[in-house]
Amino acid sequence: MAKKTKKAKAKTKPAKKPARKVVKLAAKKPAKKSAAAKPTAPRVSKKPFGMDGKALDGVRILDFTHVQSGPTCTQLLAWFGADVIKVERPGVGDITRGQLVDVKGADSLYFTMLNHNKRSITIDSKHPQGMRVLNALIKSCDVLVENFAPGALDRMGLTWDYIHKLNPRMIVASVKGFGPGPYEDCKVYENVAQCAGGSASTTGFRDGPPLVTGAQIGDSGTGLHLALGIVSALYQRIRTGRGQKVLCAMQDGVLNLARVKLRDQQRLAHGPLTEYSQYGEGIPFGDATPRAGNDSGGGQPGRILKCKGAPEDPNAYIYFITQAPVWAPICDLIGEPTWKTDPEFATPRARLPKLNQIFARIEEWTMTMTKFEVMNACNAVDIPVGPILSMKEIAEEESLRATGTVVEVDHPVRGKYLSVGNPIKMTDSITEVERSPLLGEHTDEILTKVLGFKASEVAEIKNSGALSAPEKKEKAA
Ligand code: CAO
Repeated sequence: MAKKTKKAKAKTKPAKKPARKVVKLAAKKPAKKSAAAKPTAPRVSKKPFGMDGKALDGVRILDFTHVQSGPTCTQLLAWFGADVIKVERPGVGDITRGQLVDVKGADSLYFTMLNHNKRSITIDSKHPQGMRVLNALIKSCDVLVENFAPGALDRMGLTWDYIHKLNPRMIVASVKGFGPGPYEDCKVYENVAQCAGGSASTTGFRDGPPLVTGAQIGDSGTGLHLALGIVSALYQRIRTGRGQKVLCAMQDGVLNLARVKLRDQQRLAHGPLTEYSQYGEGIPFGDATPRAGNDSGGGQPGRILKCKGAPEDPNAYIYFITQAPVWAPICDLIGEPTWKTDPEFATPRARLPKLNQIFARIEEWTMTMTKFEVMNACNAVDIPVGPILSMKEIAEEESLRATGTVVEVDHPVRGKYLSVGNPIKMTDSITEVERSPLLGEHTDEILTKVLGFKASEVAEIKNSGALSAPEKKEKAA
């Protein structure tokens, strides 16, 4: 694998950079008569943990992704050591480079925060010379990841049959809005997926409209699912030697994350959902899982309660869970010790119809303290609570900086910015967050060092206009 050009790196990194060992994944012979035999185990490394390369060293990704869902996936793979080559349309690139721009002339945070540790090459995939470069990439990569609109990859000529013939080991991984069915041809963005995947109908308050959430469960959630599919396909390929198609539909990804709501849908057939506030309020249930406001998602009743400063401070709130095993300490803390033994309050079942009264009393207590004071008082006696942290508080949180979950990255055009690092921590594959590439920054390097094109061939491809923006193309013609 070709060496990457030096890029700015985030502050949190291991003391010593581990060697970037290049190990192309080779097909291993399956053990005789056993299709499910495990690959031969290598010797146990004697190097210190974190000093023997990265989990996906040697894996090369042809990254045809754009916007959020696909880039989330390939960024994760890059953080685990894969060499991710992002193919972008000449002159334009990933559309998010120019969306929600905060610093004039610089790639947007939308782009920079989703494309760390990647290399960028510009290719017009609809140009014959562009296709020549893509063919070479297909032959030298392990995985092609894309999240174009349905049919777009085929329209480029990159059908599964074409790719599989050129490189039978290639894994072709796609995000689409919907799986096969009536909506398979639809274009889909985050909130469409949240609505179609069942999340919006179950989010918000019963007497209000459906709500979408701020967490990008449609885009980033599906990207995460796809990454797992790709890694599994790579593992299976060690045994089978061949690639396969991996598909994650955003509707499916959202539904997977909302599975507890499909659980509740089925429970409805057997009676009311007793942990929902509307049960205690005597409001009958309909035929579908209702919106539950801030009720706890599980069997432990919980609510968001005001703390000192609310509602003027929009985040002076805490999530308070009345977990049954800590009912006694809750009663002591809030000054209601008789509730420990009073049959009207002593058992979870007795409390269910009185949740409004109970949480109103707890809130009287939480309002006397800041959310952090409540957190300390509750944690001291094992009561699970969650302060509502603003993005400002998260950005300033020292412990998140220390673990590399929030990282400061330097960029040659925009300067320093904050990003979210790899949330998955591994002891033997340490993530170093590198800045996102400029548009086409690595075009020459990839053509020569990865694909082995000679200088004359590079000149021929470049002169054809296949790698440049339309106006340059016209000049070249
Ligand atoms: N060279 C030449 N053409 C290129 C190119 C390149 N390097 N890269 C992309 N294109 C072309 C595609 O071939 C396609 O052309 P055709 O429609 O003529 O075949 C065209 O660019 C547009 O691609 P698109 O339809 O994927 O892009 P869009 O902006 O119209 O739609 C989106 C965006 C996200 C709605 C759509 O891609 C989609 O539904 N993707 C699947 C679901 C998904 O991932 N959604 C999450 C997005 S994040 O919120």
